[in-house]
Amino acid sequence: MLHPKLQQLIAEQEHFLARPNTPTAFYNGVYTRWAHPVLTRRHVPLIWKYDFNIQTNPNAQERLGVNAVFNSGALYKDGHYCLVARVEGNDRKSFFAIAQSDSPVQGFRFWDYPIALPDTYPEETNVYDMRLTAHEDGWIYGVFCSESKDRSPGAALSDACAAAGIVRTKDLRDWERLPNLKTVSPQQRNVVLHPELVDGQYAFFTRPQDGFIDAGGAGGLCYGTCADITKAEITEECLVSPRRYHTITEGKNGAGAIPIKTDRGWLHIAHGVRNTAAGLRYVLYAFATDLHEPWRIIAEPGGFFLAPYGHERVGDVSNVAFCNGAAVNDNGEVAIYYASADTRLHVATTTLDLLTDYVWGTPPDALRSADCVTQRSELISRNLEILARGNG
Ligand code: M1P
Repeated sequence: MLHPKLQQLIAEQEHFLARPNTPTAFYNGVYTRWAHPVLTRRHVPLIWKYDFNIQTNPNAQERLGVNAVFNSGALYKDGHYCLVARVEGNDRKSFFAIAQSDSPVQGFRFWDYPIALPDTYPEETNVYDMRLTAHEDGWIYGVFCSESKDRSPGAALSDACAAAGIVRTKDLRDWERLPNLKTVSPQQRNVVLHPELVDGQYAFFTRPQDGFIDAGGAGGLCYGTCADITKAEITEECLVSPRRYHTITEGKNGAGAIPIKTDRGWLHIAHGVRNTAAGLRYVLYAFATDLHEPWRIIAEPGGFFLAPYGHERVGDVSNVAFCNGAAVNDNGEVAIYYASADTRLHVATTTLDLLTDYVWGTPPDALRSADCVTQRSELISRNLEILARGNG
């Protein structure tokens, strides 16, 4: 017999999972924000948290709680939207789990079991933020942060090392683990595998780090290649999107979703971080790189593309918008999955056309207040002329 409380929780969760999503009134002409997060801790199957045996759990207590579901890789595959979510237990350890829906904005349900990654790195303590790349070589790759304790002499208890772990699969069920990416940089996080070979090489967007938190000297989001992904090693990284003083990337930045191919170039959705009196603020920004030289930026709108908004601002790590996945369907519709405050996962929907208009049509950051006023005043003058002509 199932505990009556668990019966009630199952019924309540079914009701919650069936809740339709609705577009919000938020408008910027670029994307639609949706009212409800697509994944939260409430989406986690109850069988992951409760012991359903009434003998061993007579009070229907949670045994293995889940704290948050957030930063998710994404893939549109065979008519389904697949998310590889970062699920964080009450014990602070994260793991990966697939949630799937036929809709980009609602109805996501987790598969019965989380992903059991091949446990080939005994020192690995935590894994998170997997990017899913459907590569032209036929594999689906997952690149994620593999975190282990920094055991070097003098390291503090909380000091850690971040590396890029690599797995691959054909079906999102059976995963083969490859060796972690090697680079000249001491640490790496936010590594993204480009979906196509470049000059016959596997190409990665990297984010070299001096330490676990400090992105430091490398200057920003970088790029490097390797010949063999089964023993991936990048010996040279070039700077793609630099951190800049008094911009949204001043503190650090990092690649987000897998680059999206358009006729005009590769679209990138990345994150930028700046420091404030209230702590770090993470926002998303976008840029485009050349189709044949994907490390070369050809369009870069100024400012943020998406920032935490309203209730999105508050959570475990407040003031954070973070994206590591977007899904593009056969009609050029794009679902951008972004997490807020390291707590829950939202979706913003748009199209390739709208993103292209945004990336090529938005002026670059003028970098100085005086130049920003000039930029805005020119826009105002043009608009006033239009209004004066009576076309408003
Ligand atoms: O807490 C905000 C984000 O911090 C990290 O991002 P970055 O490496 O750019 O600092 C990541 O750990 C990410 O998971 C997290 O959302």
